[in-house]
Amino acid sequence: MIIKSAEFVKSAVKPSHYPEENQPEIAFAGRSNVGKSSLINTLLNRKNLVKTSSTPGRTQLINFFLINDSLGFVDIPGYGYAKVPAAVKKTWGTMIETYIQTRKTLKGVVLIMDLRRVPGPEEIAFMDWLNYYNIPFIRVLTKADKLSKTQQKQQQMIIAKSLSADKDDFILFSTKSKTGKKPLWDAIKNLLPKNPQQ
Ligand SMILES: Nc1nc2c(ncn2[C@@H]2O[C@H](COP(=O)(O)OP(=O)(O)O)[C@@H](O)[C@H]2O)c(=O)[nH]1
Ligand SMILES: [Mg+2]
Repeated sequence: MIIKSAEFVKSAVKPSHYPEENQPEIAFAGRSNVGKSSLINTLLNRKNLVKTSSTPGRTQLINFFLINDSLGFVDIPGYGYAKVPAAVKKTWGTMIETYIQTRKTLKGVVLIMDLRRVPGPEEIAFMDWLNYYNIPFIRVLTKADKLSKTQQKQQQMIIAKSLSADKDDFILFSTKSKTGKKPLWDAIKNLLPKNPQQ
């Protein structure tokens, strides 16, 4: 994918604040600090279009970006941050479920998980949600550079098993080595409507 332009559009909490539904959209989700912002920046060849942070749980807004004037990228705030009070968790859940449920241009979700961690109830609940609303999703295991090749394979097997999935259902990714960048773009393109001009 050649990135001609990538710009921040706006932040939103509720549908009346979302940008208009003018193009297909892909959303990115994952636990706080999993590397979601870094992954989006890597896909877009940008250093800091999406702000990365070493303090987890900061972003509590849905951030909309526009790529090449024809594709939307949406950064969904991270879940599972332990220190967030129950009331905030509830608001978060409502905000995300509303987005998933109402956004007509949402073509799929990239669900980002840490290769070093077995997915927990939050990930499983999120996938159940997506299945319930018939939203296709791509499973990515990031921070692959933190493990040796042997460990990567082992972890991929363990994670696949824990989700009753196949090891090939996951894309290994690293913002450091750029592993997985092309396979992830290919998977994203597969979710987008075919454009005869491209
Ligand atoms: N080694 C390594 N570190 C990463 C990778 N992706 C993200 N990080 C680091 O993980 C931290 C959280 O990243 P960020 O993108 O802000 O996570 P977010 O909260 O999910 O958006 C930052 O310190 C990043 O530099 C990766 O693939 N490899
Ligand atoms: Mg982030």
